[in-house]
Amino acid sequence: MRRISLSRFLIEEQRNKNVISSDLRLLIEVVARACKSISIAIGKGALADVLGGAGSDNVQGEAQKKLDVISNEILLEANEWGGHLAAMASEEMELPHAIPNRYPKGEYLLLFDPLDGSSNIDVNVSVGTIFSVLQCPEGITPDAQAFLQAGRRQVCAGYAVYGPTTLLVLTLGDGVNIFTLDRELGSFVLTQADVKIPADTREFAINASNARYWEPPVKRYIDELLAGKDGPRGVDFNMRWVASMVADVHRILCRGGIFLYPLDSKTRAQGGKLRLMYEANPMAFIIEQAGGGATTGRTRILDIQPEKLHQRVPVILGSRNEVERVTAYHCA
Ligand code: P6P
Repeated sequence: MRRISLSRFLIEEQRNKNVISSDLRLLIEVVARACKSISIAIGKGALADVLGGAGSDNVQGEAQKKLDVISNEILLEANEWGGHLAAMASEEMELPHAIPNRYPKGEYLLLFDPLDGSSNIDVNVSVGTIFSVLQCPEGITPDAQAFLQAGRRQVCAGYAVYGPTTLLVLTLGDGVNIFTLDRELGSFVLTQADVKIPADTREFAINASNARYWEPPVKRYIDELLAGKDGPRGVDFNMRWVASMVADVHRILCRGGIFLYPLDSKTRAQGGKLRLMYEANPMAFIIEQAGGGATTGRTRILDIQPEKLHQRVPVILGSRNEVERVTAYHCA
């Protein structure tokens, strides 16, 4: 496989397939550069006194880590001057971030979870940045309402995973490609092209400590997996739960699996645990582009019409045959 830089990949996507515009190419390059800066900040850890709490809460009422705030600032500062965005929205901010009047505005809306899984950051477990790109409707003021578009309208989605290596996973609606950060060059290099998720799997990811809160279809599904070869599935299964969505989803993208953060009696009042606009939608777009499935258990995630910027949804995604099985149990 040709090991080309992210920049060359994007130029070829624009030139050969007309898949992206110059402004979208610039947007992706800027986000990728911001993810490099976040990777560097994370890599310093205790040496740069960036671990631990920031002493503030985010709009979700969650205690912010210093690196949540730092990552958010890096993404805001990187993206506000380029002229490619109409506005930005972040898990860490209640309202969208308007582009300052001193800069030109563009046609795209950028949404991000700047540091997903940050509860893991102080114990040196992989975390990530998740981002989603929508087009701002013509002639619309880029307020919160402009962002409330179904996930199938995304023009681009991706994540960076800050693990043993820093990776950028990207879809432009034309398949999924993985880039590895070459720290000597300082650029992302294409290392896996057109990734496809196996339709079947023997591995599942769920926070099993919530078992007593699960709805019957999820309880049935997980019990069948736990019964292994002695149960109705006839084979044994393995479980993984990193508690960083980016890390769990990346494993599934690379070797198959099913990820579940289902609706349960603990999260029912808020609609689920994970956020639709900058966690579920970008991940669902990537997983579907790699041939997998992504539902709430009852509906395709990318078809959900958002009502609130920070709304939460149940998430079941990964190997298509397993997602279809769990979804069928919900409809039984
Ligand atoms: P729990 C991280 O806070 C996150 O938003 C996702 O990255 C992760 O999958 C989930 O929450 C973990 O939730 O309840 O297992 O801590």
